[in-house]
Amino acid sequence: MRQIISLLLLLLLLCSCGRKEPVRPNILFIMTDDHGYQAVGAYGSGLNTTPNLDRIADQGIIFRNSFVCNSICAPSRAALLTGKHSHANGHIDNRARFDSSQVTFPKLLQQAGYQTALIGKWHLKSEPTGFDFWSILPGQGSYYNPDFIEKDRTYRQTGYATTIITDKAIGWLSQRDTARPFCLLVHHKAPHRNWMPDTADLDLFNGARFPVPDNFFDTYEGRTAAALQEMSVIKDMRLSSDLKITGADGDSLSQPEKDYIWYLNHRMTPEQRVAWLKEYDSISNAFNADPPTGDSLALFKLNRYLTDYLRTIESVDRNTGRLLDYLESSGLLKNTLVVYTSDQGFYLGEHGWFDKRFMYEESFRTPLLMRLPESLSAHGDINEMVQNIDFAPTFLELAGVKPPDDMQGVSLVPLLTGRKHGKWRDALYYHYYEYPAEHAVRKHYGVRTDRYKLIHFYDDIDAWELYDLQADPHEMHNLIDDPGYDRVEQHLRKRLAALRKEYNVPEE
Ligand code: SGN
Ligand code: CA
Repeated sequence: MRQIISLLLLLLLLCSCGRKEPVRPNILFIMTDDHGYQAVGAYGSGLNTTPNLDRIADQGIIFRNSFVCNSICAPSRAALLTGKHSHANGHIDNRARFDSSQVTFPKLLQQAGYQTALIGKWHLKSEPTGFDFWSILPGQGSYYNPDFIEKDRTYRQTGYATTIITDKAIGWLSQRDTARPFCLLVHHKAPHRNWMPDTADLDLFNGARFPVPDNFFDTYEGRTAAALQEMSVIKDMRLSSDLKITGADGDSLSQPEKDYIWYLNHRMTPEQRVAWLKEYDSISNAFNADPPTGDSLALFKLNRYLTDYLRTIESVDRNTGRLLDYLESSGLLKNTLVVYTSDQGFYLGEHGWFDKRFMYEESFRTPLLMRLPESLSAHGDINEMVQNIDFAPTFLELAGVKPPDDMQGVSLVPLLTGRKHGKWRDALYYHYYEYPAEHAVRKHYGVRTDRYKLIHFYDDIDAWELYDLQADPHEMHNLIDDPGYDRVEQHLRKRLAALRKEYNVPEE
């Protein structure tokens, strides 16, 4: 009898050894800061080329309708980690401190046996949790010779932020435990304001004249909050620190950390400073010899802004190529989900603006490209509306972990399989809270369907806006008082109320 039992036990053991464990994919999540889809080749950019980002889309998928839930840095990052809207994760604006005792997807992946790491911008004030390794920039970080904070040390590293962050990512990948899957978050500083390019890219776009958006000289008729903002290229963009024109309006010396000249003199190495001044002295000299005024000044500023913005993206593209090459040469590409996205979109002169915050398309949208592991077969365009709260449940499902019931995002896995899926969400909820603050964008919330958008600006104003995105994709005509759209408005108000109820949004 004992012999029979031993034999049965042995058989059981052999069977379980032979059973194939589902292979859990690695996750490489690359997120930039303020990269508008208008400056990604795969989205049809008329401004620049991004061959390495496009590689992700060409070999994988491109989300045509990807959005954030609150278009500002730290809240976006909190939504990414928790899978929840801002009111639910508590991180409503950049001033908040992230409650790191919350459940986040890196913590759950870590518990499920993943190796987790975070490298680059963090911006959540509290110490990262849920990562085996983290190396973060303090606050906004520095483009040149950035400081890094790690668990046991803080140090400064000579070089350019985008390249250093990529070096660190490749370094971490090379020393990881190859027996376990990984989840690596690579969070770049670029292309955030004040758009400081790598010295290697200073000769790019020289003399280029970029196309001017049709609504660059927008007068904001019928749009109260849009008229009240302080993010205008013409009015609010600084000639000195933003556009690197010295000897024109000069930065305030009362804020030495922010002072551009101070930065050049104290942060850069002599070699970096020489390369920098070679480029920007000649631009400054030409400007000061014959300063443009009026519309010419406005267009000069737009052109100067885009030149540096796009130069910083060149480095992001090149370094993303390095990461893809590393995955390929180390045989990791076939079982790794590669994600490229930004913490939100950005205005590249549309409505006359830079910055983000508004629920209008350019900043509500964010680029989203994915290269899929072999187990998922979707390819090409994905048109469903997705939002940054969807990352957490997606990554968890791919890792075989059930997302907690209170996560508000939905897993994108059904869209990634390439098979037919059930009904998808028909509307998105958005809410921006940071006011009064820099750029003076009023608090607002709203709903977007595939065709329409309803926004309520509140606090020190009370203004509703309604757009028909099919007829007016650039959101120039507020239809809230147009009787022809009464039924649409009623439907959207109901949909908005239902979403606010579904997500448990407290009354303002
Ligand atoms: C800085 C920038 C702002 C920007 C915020 C938030 N000003 O304060 O233009 O909106 O960051 O950006 S600067 O003079 O310091 O460049 S976020 O991406 O972190 O939300
Ligand atoms: Ca940002």
